[in-house]
Amino acid sequence: MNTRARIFRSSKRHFDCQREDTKEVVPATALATLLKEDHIVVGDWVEISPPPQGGEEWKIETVIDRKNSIFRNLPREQRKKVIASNVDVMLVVVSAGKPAFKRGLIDRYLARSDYWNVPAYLIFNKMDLYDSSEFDIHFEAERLQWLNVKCFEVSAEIKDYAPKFLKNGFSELTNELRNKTAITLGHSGVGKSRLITSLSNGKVELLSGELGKVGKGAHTTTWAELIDADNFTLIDSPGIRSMSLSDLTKEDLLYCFSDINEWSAKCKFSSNCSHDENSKGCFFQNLDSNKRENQMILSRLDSYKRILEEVSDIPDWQKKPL
Ligand SMILES: Nc1nc2c(ncn2[C@@H]2O[C@H](COP(=O)(O)OP(=O)(O)OP(=O)(O)O)[C@@H](O)[C@H]2O)c(=O)[nH]1
Ligand SMILES: [Mg+2]
Ligand SMILES: [Zn+2]
Repeated sequence: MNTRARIFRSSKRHFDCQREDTKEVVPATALATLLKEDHIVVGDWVEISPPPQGGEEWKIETVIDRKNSIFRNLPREQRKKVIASNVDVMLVVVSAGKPAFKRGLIDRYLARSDYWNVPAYLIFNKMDLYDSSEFDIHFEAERLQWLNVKCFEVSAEIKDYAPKFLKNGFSELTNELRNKTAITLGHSGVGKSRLITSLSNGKVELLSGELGKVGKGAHTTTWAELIDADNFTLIDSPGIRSMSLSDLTKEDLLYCFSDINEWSAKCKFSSNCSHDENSKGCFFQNLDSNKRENQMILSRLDSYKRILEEVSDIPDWQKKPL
């Protein structure tokens, strides 16, 4: 009799899965045909058959079709690596301390959020270290809310930290996550793993089995891992320095920057305006940058242009979806 289970951890050949019926985490191997790269990832739902007499390892028989795939684009290798699947929400974590806040990286994750069709929440973490001379949280949060992104102000280190600047803090985040599978994404060191420990009430330690022990640095997460926090499911992922979007076509990029797409229509030569200083009749060039809303629009244009440059490095015809 096969049982449904979800992949919690995966290495090349060995997997930890949680049975749907008993919630027990069991070790498993997989049929050889399923061991190819990206065939089984954290978050996948699978069907497993029980271990043979005297054995311990279950066997993964089938992988159930994914609702979505969270992947990393590896431009040098010209491929995409799937890191997790079946995700309901992306938690984009940024730090108010070190590493320094980067708006450009947020816009990259928001582009991915649209591309994957997975909503993003923005988590301002390490708010116990916030210094208003580094960045203006009011402006950033307003800008994000204007892009329809929910923002949360937390400290993963100080559990009872109460939000000072934003409406939503840790308890609102916990409520919002109910019955969802969420993946943490963001620069290395922003506190993704620490946040997961807080959100799971320390449960993360209970689950760190053999596979969890292998690591490079002291805390650095080296691969995705799924954590069952009773009310919701969390996936921790390794931090990255920069996030490549070079797999997107120009059309994909405009889809992911639908705001830019709409404003562009206001340029005199809308379809081929490059929105730079020399473009007469350009909507963006005529904006009064002293106005707060215009600053938001121009900051989006800035992100868009940077990514467009990256996207233009590879001709669109060479790009294919996952
Ligand atoms: N002061 C303060 N320190 C924090 C907070 N959250 C995390 N840290 C510290 O920041 C460091 C990095 O935290 P991690 O959770 O390992 O960061 P990460 O994002 O998982 O990093 P990678 O796994 O490398 O991607 C640790 O020393 C944490 O204790 C916070 O809210 N406030
Ligand atoms: Mg980590
Ligand atoms: Zn223009």
